[in-house]
Amino acid sequence: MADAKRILAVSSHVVHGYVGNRASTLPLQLLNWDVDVLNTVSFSNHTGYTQWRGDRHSAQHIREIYTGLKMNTLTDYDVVVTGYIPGAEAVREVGAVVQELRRDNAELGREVLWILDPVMGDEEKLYVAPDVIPVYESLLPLATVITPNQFETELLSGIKFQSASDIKKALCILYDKFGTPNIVISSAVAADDSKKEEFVCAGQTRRKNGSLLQFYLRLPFINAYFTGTGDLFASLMSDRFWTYYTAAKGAEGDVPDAELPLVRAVEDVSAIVQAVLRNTADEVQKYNIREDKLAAETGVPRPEPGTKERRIRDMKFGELRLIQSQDKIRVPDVVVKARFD
Ligand code: PLP
Ligand code: PXL
Repeated sequence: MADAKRILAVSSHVVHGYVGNRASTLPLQLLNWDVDVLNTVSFSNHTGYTQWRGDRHSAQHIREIYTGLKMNTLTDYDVVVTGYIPGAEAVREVGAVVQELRRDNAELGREVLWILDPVMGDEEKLYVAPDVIPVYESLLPLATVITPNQFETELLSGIKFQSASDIKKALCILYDKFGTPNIVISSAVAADDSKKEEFVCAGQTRRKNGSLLQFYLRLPFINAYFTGTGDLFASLMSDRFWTYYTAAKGAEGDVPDAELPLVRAVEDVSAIVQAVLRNTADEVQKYNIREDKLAAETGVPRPEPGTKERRIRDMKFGELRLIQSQDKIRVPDVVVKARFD
């Protein structure tokens, strides 16, 4: 087997469940990456449970860990992927670390790709400190690929998604403001979209000649809310984008639009994420049937939706089924292809 590729994953650690680095590590390992895991927080569980214990790591802690890696010349990465970093100081430090390790590698003729997931919130809610926003704005121009979700795109572009054309407009604005060559909006629903059974994953990439290409995929909507989906998406993008980018780098001449690294990567990644979510949703459905049956048998009703007790159980049984989706992670079944109209 070929030597493993090396990636530095900077995101959260949770003891229970699969978000942040806990959602990234196994998929990347299954895809033959040596994953170096730099944790930005160490929590008992993700914050969607509404109660958790643990610590955020300081900017100084992040710098210390990086210094240790550097002392031992362990920073020869192919890719860095950054995600959940809840404080402005820490985001700034991660930015400085990535720039430093890129400089060090460039001196040795090595390019380090940066997949930056500007994790700030979801579903209309900011879950990091507001002063994180301007720090991300200063870092987005440096990234190879950024993967904001709808909420983050609206926040960064100032555009609220009313119609499908707003998604395209937002991609243009993000490029005008930040100049990032590859942008992926991991999921978006336009307010006027009557077909609620579908959502859009949209991207924009810069061709070799400098012109921009926009594309999108229409994917079946899985009616459930899962945490960690964005983290899984960004880590899989790291694998797929690096793979297609590296293959295309040596190629001469123009690459056909449908074969551009970002387009191919988004097709593969969407297929994998969809498979994981389908497996998870199936298990959640079984859990609901089980709980309803138990309630009927015992006469003890289930806690009402919206109560803390119910939420905690729903979160527990809604954790991503990564281990159960290994085959689909290794070999995606791509059925939805990108469209360019
Ligand atoms: N990508 C795919 C293919 C999805 O199916 C979903 C959610 O349904 C997402 C991404 C969600 O991404 P995010 O959590 O960044 O909004
Ligand atoms: O998926 C984002 C995320 C990552 N890490 C932690 C979280 C969340 C979202 O709630 O709580 C610890």
